[in-house]
Amino acid sequence: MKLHDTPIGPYPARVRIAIAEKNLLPLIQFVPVSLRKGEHKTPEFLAKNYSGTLPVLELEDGTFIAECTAITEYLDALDGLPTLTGKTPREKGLIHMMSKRAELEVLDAISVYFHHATPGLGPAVEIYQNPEWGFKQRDKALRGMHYFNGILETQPFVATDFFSMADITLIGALIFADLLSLPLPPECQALQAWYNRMQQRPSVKNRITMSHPPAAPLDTP
Ligand SMILES: N[C@@H](CCC(=O)N[C@@H](CS)C(=O)NCC(=O)O)C(=O)O
Repeated sequence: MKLHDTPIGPYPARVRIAIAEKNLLPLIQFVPVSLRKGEHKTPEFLAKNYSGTLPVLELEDGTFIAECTAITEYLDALDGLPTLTGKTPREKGLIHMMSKRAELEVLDAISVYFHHATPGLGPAVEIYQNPEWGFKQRDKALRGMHYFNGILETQPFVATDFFSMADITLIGALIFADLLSLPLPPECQALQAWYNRMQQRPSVKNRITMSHPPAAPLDTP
């Protein structure tokens, strides 16, 4: 399989973490795509993913799967042993809900802030910016962090009592916050403690250097 991505991006990080957690690295060939050069907006790339975003998984039969959640669900099902997306109906429901919530309330909000209220990927790629909308989304992300802080005050992981796709999504969000030097609110101590713990996982620690061959130069986000 090929993973079209960029090593440092927060959304690609989600799939890279899933690949490492599932020990699937030997099956993956990484294909670097430069966001700053706008390679994700070319007709050739849009034919792979209509949304013009990374990552995209290309299967051996030529099928393209985009969207981190969809890619993670595919990878998790490959060995018939779902560990990241839940086994029971209850686990599946909770993990999907909390992952979606981490996307809606934190990760995607930070992404809008990045594209609208900062220089983003540069003038060649950011053809429309609305800073007011961007700052509103930053504030939404900060509110979302408080929400997840409350969750993590009472349980060790985001959705259930084990590490799951919902944790990966929130990790992606905090990686994005780090890249933009957007600090976690100081009162979000449970969230910070959880993130410190997550950063110790080899899948999170090694996500940038896991490419074969090592991907360079690094391309933000
Ligand atoms: N909903 C998508 C979002 C993917 C996404 O926004 N990826 C970033 C890479 S970190 C991207 O391609 N940004 C480029 C852009 O939006 O122009 C997913 O879950 O895969």
